[in-house]
Amino acid sequence: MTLLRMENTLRLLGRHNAFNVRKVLWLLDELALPFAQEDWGRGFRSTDDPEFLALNPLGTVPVLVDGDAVIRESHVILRYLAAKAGAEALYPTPLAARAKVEAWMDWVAYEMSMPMRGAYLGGELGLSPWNRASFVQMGRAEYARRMGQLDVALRDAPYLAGAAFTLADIPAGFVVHRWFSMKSVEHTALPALERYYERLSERPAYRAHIRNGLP
Ligand SMILES: N[C@@H](CCC(=O)N[C@@H](CS)C(=O)NCC(=O)O)C(=O)O
Repeated sequence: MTLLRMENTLRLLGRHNAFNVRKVLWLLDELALPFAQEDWGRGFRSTDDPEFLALNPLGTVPVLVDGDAVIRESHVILRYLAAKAGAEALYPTPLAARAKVEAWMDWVAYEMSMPMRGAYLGGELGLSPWNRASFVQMGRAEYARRMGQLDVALRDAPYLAGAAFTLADIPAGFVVHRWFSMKSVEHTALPALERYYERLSERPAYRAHIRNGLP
């Protein structure tokens, strides 16, 4: 019986402090799904280990193992988990509503990638090769511009897809947290975004995995 339960338990491979893993931990917590988390990646077990590469040849975290299914890419994992849990409110089935949610998830994946590298990895942490002055400057300007876009989107609705919290708010909720956590950027007033940050902070799972003392 115990063995059977172990086999059915979701496995989340990825260090608990990684940007892309924390989003998945947040959702797992929201859904109250049982899972076993393993710290793979920088500072923990190496993702170059053949055991890990057999699951994800790209060597990136997170990876979700659900029985025979092995899933990589954090946003794909978020959608998989929400669908698996039947969380209709978080990830609606009607195509137009679903597209609204997915648009914000893709927006973070594509549009926030360079600003995060320039402003955070380069500017805040000083990590090479992202710490070249021109790249940092561009990253900070772009990050600020994107946060302005979010502020506009949130003026008429409490959450990105409308009246209720959805998957759209998970990747975005993280980049908002990082924006307000960074000390090396200039924070101009973004009232709707600040209210959104406080609204998300009312969620215990957000405080546990995102606004938890880590940037
Ligand atoms: N697009 C991928 C990116 C995955 C990725 O770059 N993950 C980082 C952590 S946030 C990683 O694997 N870093 C190497 C390490 O931690 O060893 C996703 O969303 O899952």
